[in-house]
Amino acid sequence: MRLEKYRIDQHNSELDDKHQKRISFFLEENTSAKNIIQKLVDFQIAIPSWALGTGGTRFGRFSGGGEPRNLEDKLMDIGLLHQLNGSSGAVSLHIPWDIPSDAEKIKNLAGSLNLKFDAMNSNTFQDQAAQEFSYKFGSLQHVDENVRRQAIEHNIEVIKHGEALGSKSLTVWLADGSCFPGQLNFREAFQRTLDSLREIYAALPTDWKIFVEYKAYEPNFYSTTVGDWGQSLLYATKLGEKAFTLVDLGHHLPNANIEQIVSLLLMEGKLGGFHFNDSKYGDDDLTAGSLKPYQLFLIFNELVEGMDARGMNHATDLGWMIDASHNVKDPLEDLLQSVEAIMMAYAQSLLVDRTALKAAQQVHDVALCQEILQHAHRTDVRPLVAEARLRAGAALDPIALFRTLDVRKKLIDERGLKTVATGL
Ligand SMILES: [Mn+2]
Repeated sequence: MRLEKYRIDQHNSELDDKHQKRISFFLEENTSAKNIIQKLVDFQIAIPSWALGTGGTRFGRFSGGGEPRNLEDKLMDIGLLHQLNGSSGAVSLHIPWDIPSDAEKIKNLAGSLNLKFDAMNSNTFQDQAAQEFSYKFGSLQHVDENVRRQAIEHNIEVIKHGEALGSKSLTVWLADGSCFPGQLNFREAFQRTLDSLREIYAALPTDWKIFVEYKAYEPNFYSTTVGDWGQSLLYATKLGEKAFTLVDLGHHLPNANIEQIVSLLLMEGKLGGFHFNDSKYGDDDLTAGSLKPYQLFLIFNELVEGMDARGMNHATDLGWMIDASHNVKDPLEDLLQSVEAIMMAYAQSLLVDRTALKAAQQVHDVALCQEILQHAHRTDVRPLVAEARLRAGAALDPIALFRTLDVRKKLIDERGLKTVATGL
């Protein structure tokens, strides 16, 4: 479904008085804020096609109804999010879950919804019905050349689907690894994986990037063949200039200093993109910013500092994507919350007084360094993010409008209560 423009306008005019008071106060208090609004308008976060339905755990799945039945429905849902918040103008597709039956038609539909195609994702962590060889013991690392060949060809096929849609990057996340000591020769597994990745890399179009995503554990529990940022960086460095590391916030061991990892990857020109989510214990795939908003801010603080140091465009030079799962919330409301949290962390990091921070660092004024960062983080930037939405033609309060218009009920009426979206 699409929202009629007048619904958004009506919602905004109802909230306008209150918003104008808040934003004028904000602009008075923060002289640098004017420049930030345009950066927020430009900043887009890709929605993963696999997160539009209810997520499951290994114990079960409780569908909420009205889930997208096909790729067209998924794009419509993302189009709806983008109408509501003006910041979800991209989609990250997963193959084979989202193979377009007619690429031109899908591309046109996305265009009509103002959506771009961000990174394509391959899948060699599951066996598909028609597949000849099993990935039970890995894909690109597998000891059997036939399995590796099949996985390489799958990735090349994903690139071709992406080319037809106008995507410019491929994310490779491997479940490869081992569950028990002795199961795998680490060095040989790494080498085989590298050789396989080299073949995929050779098939990349000239203007494409490949992102190598790492993950500390799960589904393998003893070793992972791309287990951390060091291993990912090794692959990316050996592959060449089109290869980068992708950071998924949930893929670290507990208490890892992700902001430092991000800073160094940026310094080396090897940070490619992001998968946002939040977690309490492991790869929980919870709503971004729902548990550790300060960490999210500290990560953005390094991103902004590092990107500015390299003269990078915040909006376009890295892949910004959500990778989350929603077991108990409406997926669309959850995604609106994630995008809001990401925009807030970004806005706060743009407020950091970098000149003052640099000066405080030079004289070891540790307390002042903390004050400067926390001042930015403790600033209520919600009026600023809302103003960016307003200027983008979106809603001042996306979730309130989603609820007022009974969007989920309408989706259930249109699609049925028992639909199940492909995904995790
Ligand atoms: Mn991920």
